[in-house]
Amino acid sequence: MVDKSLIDKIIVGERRAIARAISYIESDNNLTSEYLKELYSKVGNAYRIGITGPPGAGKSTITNQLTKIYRKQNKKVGIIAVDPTSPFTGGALLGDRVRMNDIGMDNGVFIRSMATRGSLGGLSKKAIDAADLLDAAGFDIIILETVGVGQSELDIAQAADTTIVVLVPESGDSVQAMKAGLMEIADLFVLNKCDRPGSQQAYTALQTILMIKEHDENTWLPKIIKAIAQENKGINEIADEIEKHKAFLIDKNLFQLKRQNQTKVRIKEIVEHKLKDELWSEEREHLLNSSLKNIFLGNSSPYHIAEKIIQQFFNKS
Ligand SMILES: Nc1nc2c(ncn2[C@@H]2O[C@H](COP(=O)(O)OP(=O)(O)OP(=O)(O)O)[C@@H](O)[C@H]2O)c(=O)[nH]1
Ligand SMILES: [Mg+2]
Repeated sequence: MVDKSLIDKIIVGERRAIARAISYIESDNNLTSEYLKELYSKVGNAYRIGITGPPGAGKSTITNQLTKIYRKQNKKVGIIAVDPTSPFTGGALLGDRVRMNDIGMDNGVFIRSMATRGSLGGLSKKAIDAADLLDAAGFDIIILETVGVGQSELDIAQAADTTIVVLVPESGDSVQAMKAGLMEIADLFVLNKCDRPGSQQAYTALQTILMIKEHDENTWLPKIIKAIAQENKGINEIADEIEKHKAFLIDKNLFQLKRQNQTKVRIKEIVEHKLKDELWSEEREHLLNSSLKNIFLGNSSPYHIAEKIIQQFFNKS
């Protein structure tokens, strides 16, 4: 049963209510979709920033500093740190809490880490659900931080209006960036830890790669910003570039289009997720198990059995 009072509390931004609802999302609770249905009319006002990059690149430090800028502008900031490598909440992100301590006490900031390893629907579904929730709760800016491992960085781009890829000067990163298709998802590169040796070479290498990218006046060309997040250097430039990207999207009528496309992909994911759940009911698991022996008696095949299961699914529904 949907608790209407919880909905009301979320809409006015009550922290404990938000935290509880995010727990539902995280635990794949069946009520999640019911709550999100109720809240959806309030969703859509927040600006969503995705931050991804290799482990330890400085994503949380940048998030922390950016948040301070937004707080000065009186904007409320919701932060979701997604850890796709951990099945537990908290553990790997303990460090984040420490680094974000100074913003963690601020009532205009909500920080939550989510562990998504092994979860059905993966990172995108849960992170987007949580972002929607914070959006409905009145946060102006939502920052989604995730370690860039495999699919997760592509997922974050699917959830963000502006995607930031953080890299460090250590060799290979720029080449790696190309390989991982980061070029396609980044609206902005941040070369962090520019206090370290090799930063100028890394910058030049990245520039060279970016120059190959085809673009015209209707496509956004990502910039590379040099930063030393730890010393708060380059952060204003990052904030400015996010604003420029946002203005570009709006100016070129791409903002709604981008969100529409993201929503389309999301709906497909939800449909597939739900169908899969319904498909593997106890009854059809049973049908599968009981049909298996026929394969080994030599009078059936995986295709025969698959067709039988699909037929049974459609007949029943
Ligand atoms: N030298 C140097 N260290 C930095 C800089 N920015 C952040 N760090 C340090 O790098 C370490 C990792 O920073 P985080 O912000 O936690 O990096 P992260 O990308 O969020 O890390 P994960 O979430 O674990 O992937 C911390 O010890 C930071 O203090 C910088 O510009 N220069
Ligand atoms: Mg972090």
